[in-house]
Amino acid sequence: MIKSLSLMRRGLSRVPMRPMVQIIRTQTADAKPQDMDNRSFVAGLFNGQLYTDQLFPYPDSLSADQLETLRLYVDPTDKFFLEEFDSPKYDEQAFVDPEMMERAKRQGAFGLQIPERYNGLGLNNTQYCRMTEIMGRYDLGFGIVLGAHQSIGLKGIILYGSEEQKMRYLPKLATGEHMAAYCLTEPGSGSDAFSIKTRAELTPDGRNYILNGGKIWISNGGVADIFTVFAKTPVTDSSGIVKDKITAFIVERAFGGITHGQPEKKMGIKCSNTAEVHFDNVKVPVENRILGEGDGFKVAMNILNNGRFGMAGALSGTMRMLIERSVEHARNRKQFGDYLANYGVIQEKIANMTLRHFVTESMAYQICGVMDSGVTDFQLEAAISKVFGSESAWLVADEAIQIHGGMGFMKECGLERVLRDLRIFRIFEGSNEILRLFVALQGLQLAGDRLKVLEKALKAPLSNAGTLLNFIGGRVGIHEVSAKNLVGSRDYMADPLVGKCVEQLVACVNHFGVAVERLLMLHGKDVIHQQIKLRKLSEAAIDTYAMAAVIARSSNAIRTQNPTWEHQVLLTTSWCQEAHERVLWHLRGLRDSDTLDLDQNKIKIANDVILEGGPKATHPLGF
Ligand code: MYA
Repeated sequence: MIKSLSLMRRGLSRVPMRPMVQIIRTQTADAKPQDMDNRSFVAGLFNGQLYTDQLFPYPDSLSADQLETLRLYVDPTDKFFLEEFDSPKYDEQAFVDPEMMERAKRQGAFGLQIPERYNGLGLNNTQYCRMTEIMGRYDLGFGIVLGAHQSIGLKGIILYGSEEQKMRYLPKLATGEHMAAYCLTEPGSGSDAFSIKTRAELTPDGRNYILNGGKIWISNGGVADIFTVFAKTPVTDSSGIVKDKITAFIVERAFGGITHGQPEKKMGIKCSNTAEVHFDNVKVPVENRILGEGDGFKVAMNILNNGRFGMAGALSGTMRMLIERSVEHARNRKQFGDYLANYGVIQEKIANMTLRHFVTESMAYQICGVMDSGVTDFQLEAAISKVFGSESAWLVADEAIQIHGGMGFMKECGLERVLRDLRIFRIFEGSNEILRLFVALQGLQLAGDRLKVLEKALKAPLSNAGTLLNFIGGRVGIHEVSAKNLVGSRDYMADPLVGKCVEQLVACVNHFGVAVERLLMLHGKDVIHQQIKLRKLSEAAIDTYAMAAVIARSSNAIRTQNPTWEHQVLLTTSWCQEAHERVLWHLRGLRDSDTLDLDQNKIKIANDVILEGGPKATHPLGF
């Protein structure tokens, strides 16, 4: 797993500990958006630096016109779901009535982000995020029908398609006349996306590829007309060596040779179609290749990177609904002479649910706002938002059912459908385990790159004095501000009312940077095999980014005198207090000998059980 990460090729040995966190800001009043690139907060974290460019000011990015346009779509869509869309029925029958699909198509729901010149609504990421919230609120299954189509199915054409490909495919995809699907997963290739077996061979005349292979669990697989398919093709590198690499194709069902299986019977998101798709000698014109031969892995990953914020958006819509329903129940249900809403244990649950929702929503709109500003370095934050959103929504749904008691367990209440629908979100679009490793390894790779420069410099310290000084100062030719400058009244600062949270954040960033260097010093390239440590590092990154997102959001709320700013400060201080303690605990767990012994014991337990084929301790009764 994560086999070819470039850390494997590195042998990091001696590196000094860096003393203190650096707060780095390149953005000034006259900075251009591209100056903000490669200033991802999470990427900075791995270098023990606090990049604030993509944090402050919290995006407030829609113009009055864009807000007005959005409202034109939000209100009718809300009404459509409330009054016409029969989710329990579609869940039961495992498909959406065709006339409802047609209604959604006529409203433009299939072309939300397709530019207007190709018949779409041309929504930006922030506007799209708001629309995904509605899907999440009412029907995650239908959200997947729409999401598989536009969040991943046709996204490759928008991101990387040639003008000709866009002209040819986007207009019919925008109106829903054609539906799209994203075909990556195969029987032998789930998380390990690079190991796909589907192949495409160029014909001798160089005009077509012949595509063969089978994909599984394809959302919209049985109903799509246009597929973005990833297949291996032989690619000759600059030294003349031929290797199989992944190439992306736009494949029309109309090309022939495409068949699909029966709709899968699933635990949740039942109204969406999931099916196997087979490609049997499908003739794909070379014009249908997306980018060059061998560029497909990048295309596949970036489609997923670009869509992940939508999941956080959708799931914050789900959580908002679940909190509203729980509050309504708690306000009306009396037990032991009082309403549930007046009991401390219920209040604690409602507060925890609200904190999870606030953080997910803050992450989602931070990421899409940053994306709308033209920044391209957001994949770590996007992965975190998917992990955090999917786990939070699961916890919130579970607590909502708990608050509803026996009623919550009944189908009629409608919450069990939401819980079933939510389960897949921790698995697909990159399982949360894989995404945690991705965040840790990608981050370590960045830190490793920086440390490698240092390692080189240490070999010739005199001629590299400048590099060494820059490293020790924690800066590579960029503007540096002191810690106290992070708190203030300017829009690129945190408000003093959340000053304590900033101190907690800075402490986390500082400890994080030190922990990264220790890990790399201790394990070097073998760090990729330290999965428990990588997971802990990732947990710390997730919580730290969550703190940063809510600090930025509430600071903006204070500055703009948002009517709920006091509540937002309460949420922020509460979240940061708990999260900061968790971060330090996770980081301590990377070096504390008792914890490390415990980790080793767990590996021993697992190995015993794996060898045994189940629990090894004999039954208390002996049989
Ligand atoms: S679709 C199927 C989803 N499948 C996956 O997500 C597969 C998960 N696996 C992976 O992502 C990769 O295989 C991993 C890499 C990460 C494990 N961005 O050596 P490597 C670069 C940019 O680590 P591997 C579905 O579920 C990396 O830097 N670059 O690779 C449907 C390196 O570059 P270089 C990346 O060990 C769901 C190179 O690639 C990324 O093979 C339906 C190799 O890296 C990245 N992310 O493993 C949802 N990753 O060589 C519907 C790697 O230059 C949508 N790299 O160093 C619903 C939307 C919600 C809205 C709806 C409303 C409700």
